[in-house]
Amino acid sequence: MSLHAAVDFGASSGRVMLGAVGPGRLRLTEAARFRNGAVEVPGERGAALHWDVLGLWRESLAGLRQVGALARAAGEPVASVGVATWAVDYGLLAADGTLLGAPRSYRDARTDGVAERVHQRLPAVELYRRNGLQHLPFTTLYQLVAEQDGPLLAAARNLLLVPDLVGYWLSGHLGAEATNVSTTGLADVRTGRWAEDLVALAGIDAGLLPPVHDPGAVLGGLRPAVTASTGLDDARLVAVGSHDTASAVVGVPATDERFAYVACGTWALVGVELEAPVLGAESLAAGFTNERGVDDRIRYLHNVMGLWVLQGCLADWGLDSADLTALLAAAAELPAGGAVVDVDDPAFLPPGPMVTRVQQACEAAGQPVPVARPAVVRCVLDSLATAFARVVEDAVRLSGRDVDVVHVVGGGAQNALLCQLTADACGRPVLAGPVEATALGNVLVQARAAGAVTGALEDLRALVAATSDLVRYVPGG
Ligand code: LFR
Repeated sequence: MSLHAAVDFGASSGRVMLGAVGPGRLRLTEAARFRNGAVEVPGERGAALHWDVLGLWRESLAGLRQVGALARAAGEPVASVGVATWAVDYGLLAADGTLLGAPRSYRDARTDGVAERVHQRLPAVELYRRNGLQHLPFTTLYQLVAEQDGPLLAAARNLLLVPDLVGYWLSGHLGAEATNVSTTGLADVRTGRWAEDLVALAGIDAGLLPPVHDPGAVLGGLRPAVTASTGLDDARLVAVGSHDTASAVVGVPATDERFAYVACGTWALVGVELEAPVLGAESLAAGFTNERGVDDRIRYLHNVMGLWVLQGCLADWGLDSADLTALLAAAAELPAGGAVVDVDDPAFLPPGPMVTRVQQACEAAGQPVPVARPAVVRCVLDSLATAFARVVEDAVRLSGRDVDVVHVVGGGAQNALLCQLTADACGRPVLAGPVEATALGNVLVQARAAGAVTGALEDLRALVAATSDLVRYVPGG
């Protein structure tokens, strides 16, 4: 068995896991779990949304300390640490490594209207052919154009994506991991490396961008201060699919290539895995991205708004996820065929009054307006399932990849009603689980780098399938 630590930040929660991996064996033990969320800070130009990366760093260290304690109890050293987080956001470092301000959240309003300005300089279809990305207003390229209105770029010497920033604090290594680089809009979709013309389009100095490395690269030992505080004496930092979705797709327990996935957390990333990108105008119009996966696979997917909408409704009601069970049971009793809204509407993107937005969207679409809480929840879940089904159909049509099964991984796999509605809407069976696909994908790529497991993604996935409890939902079941 070899032991590996996975640091995994999602937009609404973070965790540190200890993974034990060997031939035919894969087990995760949770060392720490903590809340996350963007912090709104008032300012002269209106409110700004930042990530509390210092708090996340503190929680990571505490989690790694716990990993160290668990490993000592097991009598085995921790071989490596890997970090994955949400994509696109970054920190800027001064020449001496000082972090210049708390990174902005991708939900910050500073990118409003920026993409449209950029597309006047390079039409959207041409940009798509270069970077392969669906239109998301918060892609790093657009954030960097907005960044030029602020003071930080002038002092910056390095730009680090969030997982690479955590990696830098852990090890001192300055680099950019390829799966996450592919989400910035600054990379060539064919090579996965920084593209000079796209960097120029963002208006930044190419020298800010560190060298790109692939998942599996061994980045070096931990800083002495980190070793001292965590007790991870022998661990090295190993690059994983640092974009959480890339790691989650590694952790999909597929048994052949005829599968679609719904990596369902704050976002729901819905798509298929391909060998080559799809870059036509039709694919752009359907909102498909070609993000880079581990082993240079293409994650051909679309961002569906995800559990963010449900979380927002719960927050409006002063409830949290512990209150969800009863609401879901009541929502499941409601008849099918109720209100469905377009959860892709950008109105749902920023933080704000989510119940009102759902109700307004129903009204605007001429649908019955849900008032009682279970009806609102049912509307959100029906809308998500409808969107998942549409995206799966589009992915099949545009990529030519046939799909026999839809894998739901991540937190959404725990939501039985959502999984059943997804199976119904897709007309295909849903296999739900594992919930911790991202952490599993993270530790598996580390374990492969250490030689504890071997093979292609298919072999790693077979190990996930053999060691996870999965729940099957059939259409109409
Ligand atoms: C999911 C995710 C998505 C990305 C969004 C913003 O956590 O990483 O893949 O589009 O967050 O970074």
